Amino acid sequence: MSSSTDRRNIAVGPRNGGAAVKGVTQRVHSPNRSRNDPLEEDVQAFLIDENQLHTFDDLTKVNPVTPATVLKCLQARYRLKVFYTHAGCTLVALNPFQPIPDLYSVDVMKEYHYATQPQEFKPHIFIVAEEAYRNVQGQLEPVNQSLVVSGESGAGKTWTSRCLMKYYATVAASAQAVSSQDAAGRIERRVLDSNPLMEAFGNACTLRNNNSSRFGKYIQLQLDRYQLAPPTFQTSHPVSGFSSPCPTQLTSRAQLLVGASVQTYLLEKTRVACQPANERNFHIFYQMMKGATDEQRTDWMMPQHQGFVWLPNCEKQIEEDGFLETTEAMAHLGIDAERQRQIFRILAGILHLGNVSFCSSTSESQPCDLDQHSEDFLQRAGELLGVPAEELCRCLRVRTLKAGKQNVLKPCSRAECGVRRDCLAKVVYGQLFEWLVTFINSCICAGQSKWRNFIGVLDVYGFECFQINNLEQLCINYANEKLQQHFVAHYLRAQQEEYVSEGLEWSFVKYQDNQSCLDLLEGSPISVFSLLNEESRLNRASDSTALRGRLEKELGGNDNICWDKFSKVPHFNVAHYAGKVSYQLEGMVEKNKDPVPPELIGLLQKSDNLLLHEIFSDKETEIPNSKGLSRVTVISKFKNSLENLMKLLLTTAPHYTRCIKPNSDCRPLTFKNREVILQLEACGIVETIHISAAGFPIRIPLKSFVQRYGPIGKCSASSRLDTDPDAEGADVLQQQVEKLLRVALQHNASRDERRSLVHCGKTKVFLTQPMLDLLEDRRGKVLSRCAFTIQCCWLRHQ
Ligand code: AOV
Ligand code: MG
Repeated sequence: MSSSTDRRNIAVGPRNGGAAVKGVTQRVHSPNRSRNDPLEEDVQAFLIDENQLHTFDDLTKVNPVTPATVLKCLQARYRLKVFYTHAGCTLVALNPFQPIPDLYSVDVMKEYHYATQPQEFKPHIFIVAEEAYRNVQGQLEPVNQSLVVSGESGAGKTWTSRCLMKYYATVAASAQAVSSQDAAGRIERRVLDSNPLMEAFGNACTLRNNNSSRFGKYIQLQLDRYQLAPPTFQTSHPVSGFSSPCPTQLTSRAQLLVGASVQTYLLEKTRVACQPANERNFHIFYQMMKGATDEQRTDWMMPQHQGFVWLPNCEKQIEEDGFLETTEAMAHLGIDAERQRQIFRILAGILHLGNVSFCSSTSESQPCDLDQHSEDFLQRAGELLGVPAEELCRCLRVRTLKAGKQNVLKPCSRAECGVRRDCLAKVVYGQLFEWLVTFINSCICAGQSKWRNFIGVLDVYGFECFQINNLEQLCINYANEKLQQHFVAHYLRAQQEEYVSEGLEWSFVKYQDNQSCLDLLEGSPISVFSLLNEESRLNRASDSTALRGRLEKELGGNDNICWDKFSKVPHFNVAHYAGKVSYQLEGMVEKNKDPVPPELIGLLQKSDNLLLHEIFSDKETEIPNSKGLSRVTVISKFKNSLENLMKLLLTTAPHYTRCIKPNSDCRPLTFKNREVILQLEACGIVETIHISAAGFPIRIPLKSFVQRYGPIGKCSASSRLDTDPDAEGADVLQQQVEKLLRVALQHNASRDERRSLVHCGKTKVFLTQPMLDLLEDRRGKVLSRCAFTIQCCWLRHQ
């Protein structure tokens, strides 16, 4: 893959003389180093004691920074059960694959939340959470925050997102909740309850993760400033467990969680009717089978040992104890018993439908017969879905075509009948999932006027590469490419470009840019997506061999795509930033079309299951004519929704967490060097460390800087700042900043020391965290001295 990726602007950028920068050496990019096998690098060349490796809380302090040193450091920490490590602007989270007692307890949350400087504590996901929480309150100005959690499938993104949500549900618990003993109705409880519910319907056991998210989600936690005096209470908080008022509730700047909204991305609904070998259907079906009462089983027409074709690998016993949790979450969110019954009858109907199969027809003019034993299942499916079984049977076996203004009926082949059955299951499940998300939003979302800022938590499906990959993996991996590009553009590229445009001396750190892969997938005018969409909009059966030929002809020049010469299976290989994936073309176009026969929609609209009726009542039932194929494809919809997500992310301040899967077998506390290094290289961790180590993560506009730290200057007779920053031009502001910095550093910092801490650019001041801490400290002291003086004057006048 590296041969095909864009390597830019060579040369490492240490030039500010800071302690962290000294570790940045040319060695990481040295031609002598084997890029293909960084493990073979001579780790003996460390300038640090190997026994001390585990002590590096921040990888920017490792010297030298190379893939091998970073790897050794993470490994040493993992051995000691230290799972979090900073890598400059990013937090690296290693998956322990076993619960770690007390790592995420309310007491630990409190420690990080109460801390004056949480950054000085041991690295933890709560540092990231707290940093975003403090930033949203805005030391300078409030700004929405995004917590972007990435990593391959099974690396720990969903786990991390849950931890983040629990953190905010605890530290930003609303005052209203504090005064009530009834936890169930509280907003933070409802926000947390949305997790098990969505996971029950949207997660499944795959070959890479027993609880794999089969949809992406961005949850916006809506915050508002605390307005009223906090109530006093003695008992412990019903959700957070705090036994005294939450610290944030005592400060005027506290932000409280007042609501949330969830945006979901492309559920892999094909799984409902077709589970890849050794994988399972969505958790909810197994939960139902294991957790149902006898009464429910009777209602769902499911005898105890009934087997279902669409429920493979029942013996695996994974994530299926959650039925009670799921139904409780439903109840807390306001899904009453009758609605729950409608939902479960729909799901049971889908399972029965899966046991319906067809025989080949004796003649083309005759519809296929039902297979032996299928009659009963069809009857039950019809009853559970609330539609007449005969009509269901007809819709599955006979197609309606439009010939001019006339509708013509045409019997389906056996294969077509199977496709229609699967299609029915997919559309019902997919729409049920959408209804559920809309319902969740309706009960957790605060009105527009009730919140001012948000912290967004992004958890999408991780990068996947199976033996057989199709449209699902193409979309999942495309989403991961988009996220990686956000990181590249926002951090690796933009940070460095800004240094240059602001007039700072800077030599570019080269990095791996995945833009060329994105161009291949989604670029214009011709890309993999445009060709697949074009094919999907033609009213003909797709020919995957011909499509392969077209891809090769149109895109063969792109370094990120190739083909296995001797393979007879129509396919294409893509060099993703995280590795090469081979996609099979067979069935891809059909999946992209995702057609739903209108007769099936019409049937569901007549359902006497009230929920099903409601879900489908406004759906299109018009039979399209031969030219009327929809222009909307799975890819075009997904691409659109991701573009909107990227636009939203750009309006927020991002915080990155990289989850790393230490071994692909999901074995507890097992660290496999080669697997880890590939993930570290793919996400550009070494480049990130270099840029972070040599960079200035905090940027403050000149005017804001003078406004905030002006008091420091005013306390000093020698450096009085008498001008109004609002009225000043950039030159004057720069002079004021220089003066302020001299006072703050008390004139005794050497030039090199100062350059390692702070730079005054053309429009912004660039700072390191220690410099910001120092300024805040000086400002705090000056202000308290002023307050004391005012108080004395006031007392004297009494
Ligand atoms: P993912 O979200 O990144 O994969 P998960 O968050 O589902 O991965 O994590 C996979 C499994 O790893 C979880 O079910 C836990 O058993 C375990 N795990 C992860 N993080 C921790 C932790 N911090 N402590 C203990 N166990 C952990 V995917 O959804 O497949 O991309 O599509
Ligand atoms: Mg997940």
